[in-house]
Parts: sequence; structure tokens; C-alpha cells
Amino acid sequence: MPPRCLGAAVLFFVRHSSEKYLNSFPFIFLFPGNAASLFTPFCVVPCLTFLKAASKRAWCVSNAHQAIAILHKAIQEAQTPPCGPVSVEIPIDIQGSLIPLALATASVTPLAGAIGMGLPMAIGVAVANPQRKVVGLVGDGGLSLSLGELATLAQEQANVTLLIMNDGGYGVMRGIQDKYFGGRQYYNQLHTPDFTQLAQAIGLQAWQVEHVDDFQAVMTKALASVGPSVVEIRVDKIGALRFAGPPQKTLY
Ligand SMILES: Cc1ncc(C[n+]2csc(CCOP(=O)(O)OP(=O)(O)O)c2C)c(N)n1
Ligand SMILES: [Mg+2]
Repeated sequence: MPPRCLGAAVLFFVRHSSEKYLNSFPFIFLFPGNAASLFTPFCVVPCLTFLKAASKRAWCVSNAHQAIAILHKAIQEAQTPPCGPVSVEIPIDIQGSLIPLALATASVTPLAGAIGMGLPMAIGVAVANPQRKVVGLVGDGGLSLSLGELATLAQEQANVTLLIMNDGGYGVMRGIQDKYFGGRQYYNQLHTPDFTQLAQAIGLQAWQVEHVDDFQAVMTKALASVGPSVVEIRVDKIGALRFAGPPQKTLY
């Protein structure tokens, strides 16, 4: 009980005394709540109601399996401007339970959505999980930012199959410019190397796929091999881009 009262007071203090300052950086408030076993469909959870009023967003972890996903969302939300405090209520009994961390390594992506991290992250995940096969999914544009890491992949013999979606440019940007800027295309065509030849020159086994029908056989071979491999998909040869769009309905 005492930590909870102290926490509430601290949150209100920082919220009201320095709101402007607080909104300028990510702030996550972890709140020790009532035992989840006490929650019922008929009972309002007072802490969460209070946290929602005092924060930009608030969640309550109602079972241990949700914990990682909720913390992940909270970190993302805290870093999205305008920042503001976000709160996560972690009931006292869940704090004492085992949290299945395997979920956290099933899919690894950069939180801020930066391109260029795919290959270095895939190598890092593989080095940290030598018992697992890692599939790295990158675009030709993103990979171009960290192309030298292909040599690291070969040097470390990391157990990674790197899947390169090569459409010869910034496909997402092409889609955005088509959809929101009347089809004006600027700076989206990239000079990209033949990634398959480049990977082979570095000493990696690599295959190129130009037809959907060939994908399964090549991927099966790549996944079956222990150690690094590269599969380059020539997206431009497979068909026209169907742009799904950014998550928001209207961005611009
Ligand atoms: C460091 C960084 N620079 C720029 C961007 C903006 N950006 C988002 S997607 C994208 C294009 C990525 O191209 P590619 O990796 O080839 O993937 P594609 O969209 O073609 O599938 C760019 C430039 C970003 N997210 N991060
Ligand atoms: Mg691309």
C-alpha cells in the first residue's frame, strides 16, 4: 500500500508541476496494482481509471502472458510525440509470477521504425540464440544502409537466412507519393547492386528468386542449411506493387 500511495502522488506531482517538461521526453509509469485475482467483470478497477485520467495512455496487465506485449506498446507510445506520461498497472500477483520471455525474441523489430537495422539485429539475435535459426527480413533500401554487415554475417557464421525484398528502391515512399502526392516521384529509385552476386563474392551461399513458384524450394534449402545464407527476391520481376498504405487512414 505505501508504495502505491507514493507512486500516485509522484505521478500527480510531475504531471501538474512540470507538464511542459514531461511532455518533451518519454515517461513510463509502472504502477503496482491490486492482485489481478481480485478483478471481476462487475468491479471497476480504480487504479486503471485513475491512471487513464492522469496519463496519455494506460494499460493494466491482467495476466503474465500479456506483460511483454503491453510493455512493448507502452514504450512505443511513450516515444511517440507528444510524449506525455504513459502508465502500466502491474498487479502485485503478476509481479511475482514467471513471465514467458520467449515471446519477446520471437519477433525483433526496431521500436522507432528506422530502416537499416535489419541485418545487424538479425546477426545479434543469432549470436544471442545459437540454438535457433533466425530469418532476417530486409528491403534493398534498408540493407543498403548497413551493407558492410554482410561481411560480419560471413565472418561470424551467424545462423541467419537473410531475405532481401529487392524492388530497386524505396517502395513505401513510392506508395506514399502515389497515394498522397498525386503520383509525383522523387528520390525513390536506388542504384542497388546484384545482392546475390555480392553475397556470393563475400563467401555466403545465396540464391535469387524471380518467380513465386520457386520461392518454397529455395527457402526450404536456405532454412535447412546451418549458418548464413541469403535469398534475394526480385520483387520488381514478380509483379506490380499493391500499396497497403501506412497504418493511419490519412497521413498527409
Ligand atoms: C533511418 C531511416 N531513414 C529513412 C526512413 C524513411 N523510410 C521508411 S521506409 C523507407 C524505404 C525503405 O526501402 P526498402 O528498405 O527498400 O523497403 P521497401 O519500402 O522498398 O519495401 C524509408 C526511406 C526511415 N524509416 N529510417
Ligand atoms: Mg525497396
